[in-house]
Amino acid sequence: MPELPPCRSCGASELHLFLSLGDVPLADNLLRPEALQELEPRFPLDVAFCPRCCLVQILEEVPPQQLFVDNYLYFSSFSDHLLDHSRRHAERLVEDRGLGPDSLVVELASNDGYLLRNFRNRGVRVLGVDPAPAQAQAANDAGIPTVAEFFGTDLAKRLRDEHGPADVVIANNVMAHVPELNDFVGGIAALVADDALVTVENPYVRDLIIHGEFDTIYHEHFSYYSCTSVDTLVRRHGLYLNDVEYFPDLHGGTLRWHMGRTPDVSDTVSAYLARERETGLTGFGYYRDFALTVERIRTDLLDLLGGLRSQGASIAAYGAAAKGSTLINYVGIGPELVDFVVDRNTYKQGKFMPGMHIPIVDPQVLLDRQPDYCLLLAWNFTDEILRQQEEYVRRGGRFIRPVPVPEILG
Ligand code: JHZ
Repeated sequence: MPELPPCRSCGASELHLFLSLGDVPLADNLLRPEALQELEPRFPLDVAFCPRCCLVQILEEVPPQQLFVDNYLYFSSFSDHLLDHSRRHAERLVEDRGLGPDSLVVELASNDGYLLRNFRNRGVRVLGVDPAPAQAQAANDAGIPTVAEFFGTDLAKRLRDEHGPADVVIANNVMAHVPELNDFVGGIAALVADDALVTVENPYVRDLIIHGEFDTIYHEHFSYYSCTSVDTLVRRHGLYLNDVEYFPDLHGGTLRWHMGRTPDVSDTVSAYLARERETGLTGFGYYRDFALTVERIRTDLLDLLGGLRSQGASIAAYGAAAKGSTLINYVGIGPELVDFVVDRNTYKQGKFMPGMHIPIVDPQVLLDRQPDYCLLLAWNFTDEILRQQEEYVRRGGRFIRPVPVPEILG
């Protein structure tokens, strides 16, 4: 067994490996038709736990340039649920903190401006940071000033010099995406005003484990967080985890951490930290058997899909999500089981799923071809997709949810 790397948060050399998903292609490397004959790069996907600071992390470090600049077609604005969630967050911050034209809100991984536009519409000064070129361009075109660079301590200092300290920093679904975690959090600390609020959202590792959400593991996600690991991480940089909110319906269970330069730790935070200790989440035992859960999902899903197929049923899938790529590549779901994947994201349509080469098409095709079953690769948006696809269901189509236990819905 080769030696494992040090923990990307605390640097301890004691990582415990608990899951290997094999050599898989990059989850967002959707293929153009002309690339189907080429050899796709594959990378090991191994997950480990740090007993010192409790951070769950993958071992492989694919260069961020390859992940988020060369191959990144994720546009936040294609989910109504996410847009609603973001708008509510922005409006609450404007009210609670009395934000106005003299305030500065900075969002890290601001994507196409899906969140910042809410602040801008209320007259608040905003600045986005996102290295993904097409998304940053879309934001700039929409009037959201966006710096198309990776965020870290150097950029933070430059932004502070140019724009002044930030009153609010928002970092949603990005702290998982950075290999140089300390440089990133150190950058946040360098950017903020003394009384600033920092809010960070990320899926909760507890939910990943207890709901079998193994497909949310892919190379873009270097880390998987608990309150314990976040608390340790941010304190190292002079920030305090002061409050926490839970959104069970967002990305399979998301936490929003509130941080600041001054300690003002709420009872909610203390309760989360205590519960993580009591339930064992801070120890390796919590993760040890997860590989068995994942293998069971694979077997059950293959049995389900194979059984339906052998009875002559046709099957499609919904959502060319990154998690969908992990799922089909690990489970082994190719075009012999699933005919096509539908996705609203027009940048993804016309391309093919990594590794398994299933074509991605417009959701209208679901009604045009009316497959008997539709596997929800974007199961995190089950309610939204079911509402939107009432006609498919009315005509007899049925959805299949892969996790936590593969099941036919309805
Ligand atoms: P979705 C994303 O992961 C990206 P992914 C990222 N890596 C991250 O960290 C996590 O979220 C948290 C489409 N869709 O969001 C849009 C429809 O077609 O689950 C997307 O392509 N119709 C930053 O890629 C896909 O499904 C719809 O009605 O795993 C969903 O991808 C809706 C709601 C979505 O994430």
